[in-house]
This record gives sequence, structure tokens and C-alpha cells, in this order.
Amino acid sequence: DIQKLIDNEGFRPDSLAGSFDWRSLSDTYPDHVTIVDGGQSYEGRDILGVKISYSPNNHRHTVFIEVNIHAREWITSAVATFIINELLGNEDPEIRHLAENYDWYIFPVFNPDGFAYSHTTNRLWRKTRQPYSILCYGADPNRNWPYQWMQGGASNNPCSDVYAGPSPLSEPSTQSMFSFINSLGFQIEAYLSLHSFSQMLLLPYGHTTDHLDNYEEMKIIGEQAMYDLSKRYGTQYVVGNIPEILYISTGGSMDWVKHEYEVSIAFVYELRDTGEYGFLLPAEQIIPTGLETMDSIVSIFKSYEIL
Ligand code: ING
Ligand code: ZN
Repeated sequence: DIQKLIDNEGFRPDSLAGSFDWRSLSDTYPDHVTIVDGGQSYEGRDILGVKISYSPNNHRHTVFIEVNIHAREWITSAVATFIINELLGNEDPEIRHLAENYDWYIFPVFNPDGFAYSHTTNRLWRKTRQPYSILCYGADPNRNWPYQWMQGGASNNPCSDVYAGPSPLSEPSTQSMFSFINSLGFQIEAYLSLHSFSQMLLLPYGHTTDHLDNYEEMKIIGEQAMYDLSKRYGTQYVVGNIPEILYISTGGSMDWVKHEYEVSIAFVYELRDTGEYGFLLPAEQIIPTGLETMDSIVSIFKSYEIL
């Protein structure tokens, strides 16, 4: 519930071992929630997803939300929980429309080993936890996907925070989610990936400043969504292609999904803030960040349905 969210209690490492059990959601909402298992991480944790569907017997267009692929970006998992809560409980007609007309797959912790490690040992851990040398552990799971792999903005040094891994999909968590996403395939209409921080909305692709696929349409939808996001608290986002507003980087999950399944809508959010607290965003910003992010998601689909 909301107080637990504020305390971040649903995201402690013991919760990953089972004390906060996502499965309870399917007991509370048996008609609309299914807990799906995306496979396992290197250390054997299940990568659980929450599927929300109001028409379980026929496929709707699917919205896939990937969250916390980078361990230290805790605000993303809190916002994912907020979004799930909104989709299941908010009676606002625009949110009901979204909840009831799309199939949602939300994975609040894509990198559970790294996430646990960021709670127990190193708050600023980013990568997975597979050992690569005596001293250096983990690859960057957002440099490990098989599209334009190691074509810039990634490292072949296992000690680097952007180590791409020895080969694409070398990380069990990435391999698991790759297979899971393949099982949905062309059903996926929208892929949203939540990171922090910087207050940016990133458009594909990471290897080139060229405006590929439906960039122009996505840019309009993204600008409108960030304008709508700003209406609540004035939070300002920058919208653009990854290398144009951030840096070249390759092997990211969104780029692979966008390219492989030609998904219409593909965005990476870099959530709050712009650096004052950075990854250590205080818990009192969870609800405001959740609210404004939800506003932007409503906006994205409203624009998409009009265009
Ligand atoms: N930023 C992302 C990163 O992986 C990104 C930005 C997203 C790059 C998608 C490439 C593809 O570096 C953070 N903060 O992790
Ligand atoms: Zn990140």
C-alpha cells in the first residue's frame, strides 16, 4: 500500500526472496492480474512480472514496461508499483481506458541480483552480478542486447560499469527476458523502459543520431507527454534521440525490441531528478514522481490513438 511505498518497503532485498510477494496481487485481483515468470537471474532469483488484462481471453495490444535494469535506480521500481496500483485501482476514466484496453506486462525488477546487492552491499551498484574476474563482477544489462552490440558507448573491460559482456545475452537475466519478450513478439505495441536520473525522454536509437523509423511521430508524442507531465509540478524533461541528448550507447534493450518487433512506441524514461539527489532520490518524491509519470503515460496513449 501507499505507506509501504513511501517507506520503500516493498523493495528491500528480503522482499526479493519472497516476503513481499508479487503473487499476492493475483489473489487480490484474480480476474485481472496474472503473475508471470520471466525466467531467472544468475543468482537464481525469479524475474517476476505483473500482467494486467481485462480481457484475458483475447489479446489486446500489449504495453511492456521494463524497470530497474540498473540496480541503483530505485525510484524506477517504486514508480512501477505506483503505475500498477493506478491501473488496478484509479477510477479516473482515462486511466480506466488505458487499463482496460491494453494488456500490460510490468516487470518491476529486471535485474534482481544487482538490486539485492545495491541494498546489502553497494548502494550505487549498476550491473548484474555474474563474476568475470577475481575483482570484477557483472556486465551492464543495458549493453548486452543483440542489436548493434559493442558498436559504441560500451566497454570490453569487465571492470567497467558499461561492460557489454563477453557476448550478447551473456547475462542470464538478459537471456531470460530476451526469451520472454520473444514469446510476446509482435503483440508488443509499446515498450517503455524506466531508468533514472536526468529527466529525459529518450528515443531510439543509441548508435546513431539519424532519425530512424517513426522518429518524427514519436518526437511529437514525446514532447506532448512531457508537456503534460510538467503540468502537475513543473518538472521539466528534455526529449530526443539518445546520442543527441545523452551519449552514444549500444546494446540497449529498447533498441533491440524496437528493431526486432517494429514496436510503434518505444521510450526510455530517465526519471527524477537532475542531480541534486541523483540515484538517492528521497522517498517523499516517490508519489509525486509516480503521479507525473502516470500523467505522461496517459498522454502518450491519448496522442497515439489520435494520430
Ligand atoms: N541511462 C541509460 C544507459 O543505459 C540509455 C541510457 C538508455 C542508453 C537506452 C541506451 C539505451 O546508460 C542510464 N542512466 O542508465
Ligand atoms: Zn539506467
